[in-house]
Amino acid sequence: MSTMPTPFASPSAGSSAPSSGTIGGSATSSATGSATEKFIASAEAHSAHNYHPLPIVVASAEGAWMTDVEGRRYLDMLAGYSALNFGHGNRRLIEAAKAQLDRVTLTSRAFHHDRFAEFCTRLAELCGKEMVLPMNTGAEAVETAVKTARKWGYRVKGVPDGRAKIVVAAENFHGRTTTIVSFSTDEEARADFGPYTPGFEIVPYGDLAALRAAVTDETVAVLLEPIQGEAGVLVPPAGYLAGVRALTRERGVLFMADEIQSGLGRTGRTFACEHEGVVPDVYLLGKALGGGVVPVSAVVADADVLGVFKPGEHGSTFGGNPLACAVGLEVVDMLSTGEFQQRATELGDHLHAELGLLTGAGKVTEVRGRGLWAGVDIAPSHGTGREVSEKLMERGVLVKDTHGATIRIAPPLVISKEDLDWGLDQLRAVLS
Ligand code: IF1
Repeated sequence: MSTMPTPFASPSAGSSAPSSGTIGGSATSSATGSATEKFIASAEAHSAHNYHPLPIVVASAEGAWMTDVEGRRYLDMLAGYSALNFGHGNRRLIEAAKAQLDRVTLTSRAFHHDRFAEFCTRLAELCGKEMVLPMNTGAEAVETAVKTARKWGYRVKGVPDGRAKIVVAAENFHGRTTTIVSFSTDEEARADFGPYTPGFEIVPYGDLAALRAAVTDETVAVLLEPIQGEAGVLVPPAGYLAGVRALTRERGVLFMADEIQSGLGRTGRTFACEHEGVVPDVYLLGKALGGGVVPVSAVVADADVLGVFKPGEHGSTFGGNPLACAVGLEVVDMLSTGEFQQRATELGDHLHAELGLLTGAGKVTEVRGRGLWAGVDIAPSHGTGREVSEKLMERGVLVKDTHGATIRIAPPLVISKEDLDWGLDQLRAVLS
């Protein structure tokens, strides 16, 4: 029999937490024949094992909550790595998608369609830029940015052909393509995927002197996450982003900010760069730009940068498709009021205040992050990140571990304070 824990006391009234039904699931579901077991066995038999998911099988989701095939409910504090900033089943996004589904979903870029111009105009406006090159996944946006910087380097800056260099930070995460992992410092992400793409210089994150030393006349861009997500939600030293901005302007180098995870409200601002009053030359966007409904990504910059592309020089079957533009437009609209950013600020202040109390108690060695985004380093005495994730799962809370001891907390920005507090109660209980 699967060990179905008894329902835990759900939070006070007014939250969306279930007032009845089971919360949480066993990390070591020993059931034979349970629906969960069957789904997992079949998935493992017929798909590549490039992930090690927690042993739950999600069947539905709404707001900040997901329900598995056993009917057990979980508070989602990962939010698709920030793709679900607006929550599961966000009515505005679902309605926007449904309306477009009955009109036209794909034209290819061989033809115009009636949502494209508005999406590009409104997204550019949100970024304070002039042009958008829409793609689908974050990695495609990063690859597009690499091509943009190289072409700009040759055609505008005058770097000799084939000599362009792009400076990146150690511990970066920008996606999984062979060029992107070529400049990764994570052996797990890059081993066995050579030969690697040349033209990248790696410097320590947060080290302005090292960055200054790495920039040469052949440098066309600096590519950085304003906060490093996969590395464990690493916030750079105060003044670092402003220093990067000044240095890149001084040396005629593009500052390309990968805001795919840090952007679109997660840190309490539309873009994480805003915390230092920094406007990069190029924004890389993805994840929440598609609202967790469809993959939508984009490179956003002024015409003097994105204008380097001529017809036929870059593209994508699905990039900028009508369905993506319809959902992306709704996302831009929702971000234009500032309510989600305000919410992430207020709830984020509360989250970090509560997590900070754990560091003094010897259960957590460090807490990092901004807004509704935290990296929590678990003290070795209290288990690994994976072990804590599994115990939280049993208590009905879903997070993701990274690099051994760290768990990442990034709930949908629509989470209620009561549910956030209930999730924190489960973390305190697991660490007690
Ligand atoms: C996986 C990590 C997070 C990203 C930044 C570009 C991309 C990502 C800052 C590429 C994607 C995802 C990828 C996903 C898990 C997740 C992740 F753990 F891998 F590193 F969030 F931290 N720039 N991050 O965070 O976007 O092509 O995936 O749409 O690969 O397991 P993508």
